[in-house]
Amino acid sequence: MTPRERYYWDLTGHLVLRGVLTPDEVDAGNAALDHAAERIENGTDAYSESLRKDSNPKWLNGTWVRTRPDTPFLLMLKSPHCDLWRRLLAHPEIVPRMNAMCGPGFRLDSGPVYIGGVVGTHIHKLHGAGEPHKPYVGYHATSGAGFAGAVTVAYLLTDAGPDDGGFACAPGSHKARYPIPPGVRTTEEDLGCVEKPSLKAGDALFFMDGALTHGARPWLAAHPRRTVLYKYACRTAARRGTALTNLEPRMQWDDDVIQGMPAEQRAVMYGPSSSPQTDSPYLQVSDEGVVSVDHAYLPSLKTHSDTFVAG
Ligand SMILES: O=C(O)CCC(=O)C(=O)O
Repeated sequence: MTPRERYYWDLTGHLVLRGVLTPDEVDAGNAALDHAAERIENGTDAYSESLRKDSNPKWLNGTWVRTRPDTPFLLMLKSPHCDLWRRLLAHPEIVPRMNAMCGPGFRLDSGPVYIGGVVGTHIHKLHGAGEPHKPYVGYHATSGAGFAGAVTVAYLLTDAGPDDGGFACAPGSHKARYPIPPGVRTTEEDLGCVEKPSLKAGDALFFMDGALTHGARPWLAAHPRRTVLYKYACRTAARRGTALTNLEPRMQWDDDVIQGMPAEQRAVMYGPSSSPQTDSPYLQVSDEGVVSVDHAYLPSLKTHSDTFVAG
């Protein structure tokens, strides 16, 4: 990461790297997405069935526009269609920057997620910047080094010009101290603080996923939107992805350790995860000093509502 990139990243919370993918790689990525879309839509064999199940695809106006982030279905495509997505996990242009942004030992938390768009794909409301406060995806800089708990790298497979729509953010909002005003969330009255970076097929966009206020503008271009997001976390952060399936106490401890534990003790034996969702292991203490599990506790920790709206 050059000092200029580091300055820009620390200042704004995002960074664009031009032309990371070669034209051949852009073609290969698009071919893989076509292959997956075809199989998901029409395939009747077990392979197509598993892609359909794992990607949980959303369609709009006959076009595939989104997949579930938890399952890395693009890595499960048959070769050669998985080759590019696997190579991008540890791309030589990405690794040194991720080491600087997230710290050595960064890990893929979830994805790669596919986000498409056609005319009619509505806004993905802006979110992030500590609302609600999530220390594991926060950003701080100390002793001359910056540290983001979560960094997403988005690869562009089609152009996304300034008026096309797609990814938008409030640069600098990873250091914001006040709540996001409603007009900024929807970008309808954005105070001039929401920016839509101009991106070309082959570019890679890094953003502080969680720390930075970000989302997407409606897609307006005649050509489809196509972007693939790798959701990385620092070594010690757990956002979602496999963390959710490895959460249970039985995945963390031997049977004889947890056997017979009451719910309050089990509650502290869960693994790390940002949004446990099931059997929420949150503790409370009553005025009488009784510790109990409160499933409704810390509702603010629930992930932001799925603000993606398909028209
Ligand atoms: O590029 C986009 O559509 C925004 C993605 C986003 O908001 C997210 O991944 O949290």
